[in-house]
Amino acid sequence: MANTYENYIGGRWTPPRSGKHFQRENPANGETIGAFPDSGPDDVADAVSAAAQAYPRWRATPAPQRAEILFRAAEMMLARKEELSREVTVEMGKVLKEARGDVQEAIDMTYYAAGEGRRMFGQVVPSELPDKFTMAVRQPHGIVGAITPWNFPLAIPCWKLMPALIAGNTVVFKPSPYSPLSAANLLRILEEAGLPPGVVNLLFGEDDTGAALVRDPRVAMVSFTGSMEVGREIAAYCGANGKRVHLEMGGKNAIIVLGDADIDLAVEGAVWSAFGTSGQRCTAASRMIVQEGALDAFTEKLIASAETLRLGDGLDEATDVGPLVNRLQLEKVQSYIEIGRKEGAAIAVGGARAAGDGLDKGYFFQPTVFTGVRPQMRIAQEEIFGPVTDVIPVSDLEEAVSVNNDVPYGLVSSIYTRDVSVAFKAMEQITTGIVYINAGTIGAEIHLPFGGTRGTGNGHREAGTAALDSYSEWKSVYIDYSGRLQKAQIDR
Ligand code: UN1
Repeated sequence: MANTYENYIGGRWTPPRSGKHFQRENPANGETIGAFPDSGPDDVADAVSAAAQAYPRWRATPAPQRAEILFRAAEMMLARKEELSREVTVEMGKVLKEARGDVQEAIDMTYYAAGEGRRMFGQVVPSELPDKFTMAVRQPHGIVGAITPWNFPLAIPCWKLMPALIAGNTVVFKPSPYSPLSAANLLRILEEAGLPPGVVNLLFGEDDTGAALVRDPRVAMVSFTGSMEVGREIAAYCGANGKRVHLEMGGKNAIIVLGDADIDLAVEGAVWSAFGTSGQRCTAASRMIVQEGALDAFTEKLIASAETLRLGDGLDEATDVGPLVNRLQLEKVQSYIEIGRKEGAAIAVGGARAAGDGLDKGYFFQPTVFTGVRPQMRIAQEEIFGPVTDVIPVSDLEEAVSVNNDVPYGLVSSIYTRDVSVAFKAMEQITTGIVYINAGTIGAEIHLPFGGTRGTGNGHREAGTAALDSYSEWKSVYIDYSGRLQKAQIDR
């Protein structure tokens, strides 16, 4: 009998009002991992009420004290890293070494945000008037609705929750129904770390649960990571209703390989970036933009490396590539194989669901490389979110940069070249939010801003101190100790 999990509302594990739960299975083998609440609008209202009740006290708690709880939570995640990592693998399929990275990223973010409890620098500037003191301090928004995806079950929730909490917000957290275990694990840790009831509330559910959360008028800010389609709906609603909103909506990231590049290094970066997490990362490299001089060698080696990757259960340390998260994702990837074929691209390797060796029990898809891809094909413009990458030939840097930039997304780019001047030129001309030189497209560190331009986002950033800008607002304060009426702009 699988475990049944409940929502966490106002500091209590609470069944959904409907009493209904949905089952979730391990995508590698179909085994049931648990039953999770199918929450409705009533549960959302309860969770938001709990967050509203907890808010005044949490806001008034000094940030260094809020930080102590976060530090304890980080310590606990570190102590439990291995079991947390295994549950990440079991619920969404990524291989164990990547799951450990996911958990480490959550730990790093939690320590980092906790550290902000004693910094969270404001601004002190000279007033234009005598005997007057001027400064700007951060203040929280209120209740934050955090809606997270399944591809980073622990890291992305921590990217959102930790800066939101350190800034003094309370949170209603709605994880993807495909990564519920890690969400429950995180809440258990926060509870044990001493987070007061109601400061974070966890609701399991599907899209309609998320929609109810966005629509609750008491939710001041929504932070969403997921598809562009859903993100834009959320943005439209928040825009029309005067809510703060932070969006992160994927990528169509490219690796540019120039003629002078270290080809072996580039291939290694390409394989890791295209097929790591089975390509289910916002930061995955789904385009290889290759200059003609490097084209044959790079493509040949990329194909050869893709062929050697071992598919299997992520819990097996020998596995390179785990399953896709669910049937829907598998079907989406399959549909893009058809689209690419019809568009005239060639499948150099992969292109089908993997079978044999027990792989039929899971949603495994072969690492796939399309060659002969033109920049405007749908497979080169749309996010596939699977182990599929394109090779697009170009003749020079200028063309490479223009192909790189000409997509609806703007998250990550990478360029391989040995010429430092070319690297700087590319860095300047590339218009994504993240750029790598001589490294793949994945590997963002938590103390730098994370996010992208164009359809990837709405200008906000996660991680680093930039996250504080998303989860707080500035309050400018003027203290006049002159004892007389002083008028800015007019007195001088
Ligand atoms: C994501 O793909 O949604 O750089 C986040 C990386 C990770 C974060 C990815 N540190 O790939």
